[in-house]
Amino acid sequence: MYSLVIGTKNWSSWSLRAWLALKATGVSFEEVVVPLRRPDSADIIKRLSQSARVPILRITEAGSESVVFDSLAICETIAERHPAANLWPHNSAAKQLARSYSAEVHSGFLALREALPMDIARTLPCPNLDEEVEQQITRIQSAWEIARARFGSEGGFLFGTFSVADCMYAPIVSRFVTYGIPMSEVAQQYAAEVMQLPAVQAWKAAAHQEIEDGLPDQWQVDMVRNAR
Ligand SMILES: N[C@@H](CCC(=O)N[C@@H](CS)C(=O)NCC(=O)O)C(=O)O
Repeated sequence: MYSLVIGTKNWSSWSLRAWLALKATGVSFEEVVVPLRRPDSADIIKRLSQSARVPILRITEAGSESVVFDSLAICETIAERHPAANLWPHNSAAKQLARSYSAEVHSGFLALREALPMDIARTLPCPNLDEEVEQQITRIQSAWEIARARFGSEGGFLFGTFSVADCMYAPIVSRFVTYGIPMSEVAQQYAAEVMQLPAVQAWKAAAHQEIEDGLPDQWQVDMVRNAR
């Protein structure tokens, strides 16, 4: 049995990645949402994982529990345990590139992540972006175009059918949509494919609900940050 601990859906880009991979398997799982940007968020998460970060996957089997943390490790674990979900492409060149793309998102694009935080339920004005962020936006779209041209013939995702690379890129797609980032035609088509995915729609609807229920205002968020 799986239990996935995630953060506030509107903001938690790393959680969305692991959640999409688990959803793609079709297995049922328990979902535990830890509200982020609150005074007790860090303490709650620390009690659940040595990484002190969400997402966290708890696997209970034959009476014992194991814990997997970090989005990419969770996606790898899910892909390995559910081969029928085809979360990595079968073609070895495609698989190598999908792995490289997933690792690149996981370890990179920090400037973009900081300048354009995920806020999936909203559309927001685009802040002024520096050259580093612009370069990362260009690199991301070029990566999408390369994958689509080389391996995308069997569907609308980066490697045709849905893969871990799409899980890793979904929050970047959502940022481009939220902040109205100009996209090439190929990037626009790919972004539409990701945003139309029923699982992404369901996540976005839940994020809307979080806003209706009252996410903390920015001043409250800043107070929490300053208090740390
Ligand atoms: N490298 C980690 C990053 C995870 C991460 O930074 N998660 C954020 C939420 S998106 C978190 O847990 N923050 C802790 C907090 O806000 O107290 C991963 O890929 O899972």
